[in-house]
Amino acid sequence: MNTPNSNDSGNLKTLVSSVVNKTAVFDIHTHIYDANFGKLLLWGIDELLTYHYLVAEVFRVAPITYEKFWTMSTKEQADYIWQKLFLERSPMSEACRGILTCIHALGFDPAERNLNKYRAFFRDMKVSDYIDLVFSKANVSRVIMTNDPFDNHERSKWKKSMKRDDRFVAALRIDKLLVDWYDACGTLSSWGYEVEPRLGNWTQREIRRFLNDWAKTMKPAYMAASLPPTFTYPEDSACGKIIENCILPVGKDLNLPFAMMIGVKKLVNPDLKLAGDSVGKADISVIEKMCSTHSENKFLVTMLSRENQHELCVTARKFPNLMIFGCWWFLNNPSIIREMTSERIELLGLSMIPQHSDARVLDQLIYKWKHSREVIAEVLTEKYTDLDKIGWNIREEDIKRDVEILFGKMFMDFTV
Ligand code: RAT
Ligand code: ZN
Repeated sequence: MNTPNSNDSGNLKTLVSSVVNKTAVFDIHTHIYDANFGKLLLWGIDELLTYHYLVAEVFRVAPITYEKFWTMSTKEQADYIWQKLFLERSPMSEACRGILTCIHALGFDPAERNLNKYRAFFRDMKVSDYIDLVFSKANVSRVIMTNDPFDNHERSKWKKSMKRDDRFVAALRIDKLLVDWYDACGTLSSWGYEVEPRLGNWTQREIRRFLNDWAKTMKPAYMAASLPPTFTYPEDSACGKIIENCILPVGKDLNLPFAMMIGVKKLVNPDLKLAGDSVGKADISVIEKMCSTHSENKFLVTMLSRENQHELCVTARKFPNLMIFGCWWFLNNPSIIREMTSERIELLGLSMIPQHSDARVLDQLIYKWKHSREVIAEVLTEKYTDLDKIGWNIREEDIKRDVEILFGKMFMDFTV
């Protein structure tokens, strides 16, 4: 057994990094799909380069109209982003750096700066082989997808009996029900559910039937929605009624956590399309109320505003039915991951889920996990060093056990 001692901080650092790198992760929120979903699974260099994080960045430096950019093909957009963000200036942002991490991990020399060479590699690749390669490079064992029954393409896939890849677990995404009930009502009715906009008892029963039907079809790990900073609960609104009388009862019956991703201001700049969303600070008392009035429900929560993070940790100390997860979206940067992971460990120990990738492109699993692992290992080393200084004997098996808790066991234990 390798037991580092207090005189050997270098050893401890190396050991922690090695355990963090070798422990496979269960990634609990992504937007990637099992290959059986066909075109929904995005992968390859052009998809990487046109990731919405980079689209937002290119408009800051490029003399191009939105209209012109959006009429370009994906390949043309990728060329443009490569030119502006990688060749005309150093690719320092986290999203740019991520592409270089992927290129490097796939065995290319980033110094060559040769986009066509990378493209040729992907042209010859079979998607099933590439999934295996990425999962192995990223050391990810399973991922949770984002599955929207209101998306016609996705819906048609679920309606057929398709083969499934067990590494891709479903999550039932219900944003449409909560943020656009009147439209969702028309759609549910066209699918044979007896619903009316007024949301009477019968309609609520039918929404529960809809949720149960999809839970049966998808076997999701949780139900999820991304919500605005103004989200409130309880509330006399369509959203409030659906949460209270449909989502929470079904969640309790089926033991399905309700995952809330709170703090998105949708389309503050609609011209940017998917890249046009922003952030706002939300009201933590909403989570307190939900957790305290529904102690038999489980809540997975991540918040987008940095300003919400400390109070979210404190709230998790008060409610065991609240599990906080991930450094979401604008928070998924090394400086903020470092701060949030330290804060969470100091307030909650290992009873939290430090990260999810939110990968939209398969290859992103590689960089998002590589970058996060580096920071998580640094924070853990610091915390073990503090324990070591007081004489707590840090054993390799303890480190392995702890990292397994953080990278999957916490989620599994919370959801059983
Ligand atoms: O992180 C993202 O890519 C966002 O665009 C959203 O997908 C967000 O994570 C969400 O799940 O709504
Ligand atoms: Zn997401």
